[in-house]
Amino acid sequence: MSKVAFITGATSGFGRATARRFAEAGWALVLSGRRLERLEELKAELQDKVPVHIAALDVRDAAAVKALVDGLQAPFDRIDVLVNNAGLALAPEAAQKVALEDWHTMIDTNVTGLVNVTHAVLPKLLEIGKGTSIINIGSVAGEWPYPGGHVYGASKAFVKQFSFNLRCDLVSTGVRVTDIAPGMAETEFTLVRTKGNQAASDALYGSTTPLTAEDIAEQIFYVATLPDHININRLEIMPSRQAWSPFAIDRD
Ligand code: NDP
Ligand code: 8X3
Repeated sequence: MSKVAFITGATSGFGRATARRFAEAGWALVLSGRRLERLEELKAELQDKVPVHIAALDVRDAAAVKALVDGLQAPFDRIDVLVNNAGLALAPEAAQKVALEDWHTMIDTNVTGLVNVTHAVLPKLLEIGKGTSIINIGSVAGEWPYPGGHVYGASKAFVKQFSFNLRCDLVSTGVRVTDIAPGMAETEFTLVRTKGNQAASDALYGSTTPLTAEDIAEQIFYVATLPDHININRLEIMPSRQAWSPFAIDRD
């Protein structure tokens, strides 16, 4: 029987690359995201290799999340790995310039959406127990502050602490939990953050060597396929050409 990976945000970036990586290894896939057309394309690409179930889903809608998970039929009704990947940053400007709506969207997606999916999928993981995993996609922004990080970084700090606290409660269940915290990776992330500014995205990722979606997918697959007795608590990954800056100092 194929193992099953449930991946949110599979229409782009890390989620789509992760779907491809698990398909390569023969895993059945439950793939979701809001853009159905993208999901249909991915299903068409992968369905000759593995069983694929797609569902247009907004993770902010708790009832829709629960209905999707509860309605899964064989072979998708067992879930071995949950990849809580759907997420976004908005408003790279300073906090004092940001619309409240953008803060709410980040919290609703990265925090509320992630707990909606976790709560709905957890019973399925517990049915299998040993060797199953929740892999939450955090960020270096959840650990390290930077200008314009405001609610995005705070939402990823939530992801980190939620992951650690889940570990405490799940320690005797066999369900593993990992916070994977990438640094700069070239996906649609910056296009979304800047509301469609392709030049800003190109400038950020240009003249350096960012991580790729495939780099992160490989780490997700690695974590998910470690022997049952190993739990990676947090995996923080940066491009070799990215590091921290000095403290900012306001001077007269
Ligand atoms: P992309 O923008 O390429 O992908 C984001 C994915 O999230 C899309 O599939 C999108 O699908 C989905 N998504 C967004 N909002 C929702 C929603 N409300 N409901 C369901 N799905 C949603 O970016 P990345 O692949 O880079 O981002 C994936 C994760 O990685 C995010 O959590 C991000 O914060 C995190 N991350 C990214 C880094 C980077 O540098 N790229 C670094 C560290 C972390 P759709 O629009 O179709 O709904
Ligand atoms: C995305 C990486 O550095 O833009 O989480 O916060 S960063």
